[in-house]
Amino acid sequence: MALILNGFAASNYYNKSKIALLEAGADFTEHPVFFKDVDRTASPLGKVPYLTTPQGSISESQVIVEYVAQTHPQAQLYPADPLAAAKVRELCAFLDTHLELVARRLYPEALFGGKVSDGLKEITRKELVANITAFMQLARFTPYVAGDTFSAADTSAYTHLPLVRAVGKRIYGEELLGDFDLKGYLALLNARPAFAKTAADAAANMPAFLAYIQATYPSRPA
Ligand SMILES: N[C@@H](CCC(=O)N[C@@H](CS)C(=O)NCC(=O)O)C(=O)O
Repeated sequence: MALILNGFAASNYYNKSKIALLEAGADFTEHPVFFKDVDRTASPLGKVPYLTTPQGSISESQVIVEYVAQTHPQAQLYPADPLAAAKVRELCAFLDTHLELVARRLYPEALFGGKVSDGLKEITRKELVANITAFMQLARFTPYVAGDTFSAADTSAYTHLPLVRAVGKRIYGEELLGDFDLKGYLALLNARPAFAKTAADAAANMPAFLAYIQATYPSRPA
């Protein structure tokens, strides 16, 4: 049985795992599910993505990436050197935990037409500014986020940085990523078929996702 990636193509976390699977040349199919249809025995918090394997299911995008890396070593999603591999994981952790998860608090207003409080905006801006500064201290972008070689950290950076930037522009009217050339970085990765396919699938899925959000949470967008 092939692997099954569950979730939806407009999700940044889903896409992070999907890019890793595509980069690895993994044998997998996609099972489209929005939140209400998530199998909570596989993803107890009701989040996507989750991966169905012949031996059992796993949730959490980073865990899926690690599974793909371990089962497809030829994909070289992590460097062989232990410290270099740990530096890639450090970047993934910063991107997921200190950038995306913080920016996410503001998605209801930045992306879904809802409202968040001024207090939350103020606290979040301080955290984002500090966390982006810290991340930029670790990131290389020469030209990949971890250095001269493509790695798992690029799957996180590619999927999360545009959202962090969008939050900055839409909530604060600010370029929170400073003079970082996000456009150039995305173009570099879009030259890879795994990224180009994922981006095209995301764009195609976005109208259905927004319609789902409107229908499911009319008064409180997710
Ligand atoms: N830490 C999780 C985050 C996944 C996540 O937040 N996914 C969003 C979609 S982009 C979701 O399922 N949200 C629904 C919810 O939180 O209930 C991961 O890395 O997989």
